[in-house]
Amino acid sequence: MRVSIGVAAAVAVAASLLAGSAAAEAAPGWRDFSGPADGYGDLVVINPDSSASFFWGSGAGGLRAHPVYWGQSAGFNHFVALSDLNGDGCNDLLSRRTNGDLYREEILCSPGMGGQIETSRRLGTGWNQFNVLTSPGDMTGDGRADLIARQATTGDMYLYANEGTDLLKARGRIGTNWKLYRAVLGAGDLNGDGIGDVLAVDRNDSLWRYDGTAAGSLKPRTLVFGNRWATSRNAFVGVGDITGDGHPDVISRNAQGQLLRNSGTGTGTFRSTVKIATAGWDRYKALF
Ligand SMILES: [Ca+2]
Ligand SMILES: [Ca+2]
Ligand SMILES: [Ca+2]
Ligand SMILES: [Ca+2]
Repeated sequence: MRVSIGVAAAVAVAASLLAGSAAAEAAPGWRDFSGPADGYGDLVVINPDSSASFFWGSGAGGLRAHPVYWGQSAGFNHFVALSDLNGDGCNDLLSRRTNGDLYREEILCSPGMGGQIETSRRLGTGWNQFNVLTSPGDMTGDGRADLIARQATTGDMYLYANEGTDLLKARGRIGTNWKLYRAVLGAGDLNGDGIGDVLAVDRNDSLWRYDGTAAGSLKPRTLVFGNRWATSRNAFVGVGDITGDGHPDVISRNAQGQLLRNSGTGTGTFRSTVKIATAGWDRYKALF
């Protein structure tokens, strides 16, 4: 599948030319959406009414208290944090609506305005066939964050390479029988080789890591946490670096509505679990 919108691509190219070299050279950090970019990963939540908000990473291991509301009532059911799609120096997102349409959400790139959507553009339909949509970061060696997806019926994993502007290019199957995982999350570059990596939670509540290669494939898995690490946890996000050490971290939520952090070490492992919020996070439909 190749998703392309000719006019939109032309507009995006024109916009990136107008934005000039200053914007092009300021590549924001992984999952950093705040305006201005502060280098810390940020969290997206789906509110009870299917609207969405951002929580900014604090850089001290948690999230800042007051979320930024998008002011949109569109029926979101999924988000994927991507790199800068239009070259304006601010990261962009994909969203999936409840009807299965996939949209590119262009974040307004203006100081103090981070988290506001400037342009929403439909990229394709039928994306509800996937029950995992996430980005590990760049898996093809071109610096752009790519999309991976699990087909619900087969459990097969697919890579969609981000070719810039509005192009998501199907690159083929990167895994089979991933039905054994109850969660799969893109996590950024966990082991410091510059290529995005993937985490997966199996049905025995163990956490596994798959290191990405620049050829768009995944190496054999490595156990990160056994001993039922994920018991009672129901949401997992590779949020980017929220501790300020440059290594991507992982946030999870448990059945008590608490928010938990496992800090990445930069060698593919994680430190033990730390509680970063004691209640209330069960009100959100989903975390990305
Ligand atoms: Ca940020
Ligand atoms: Ca952008
Ligand atoms: Ca890596
Ligand atoms: Ca970190």
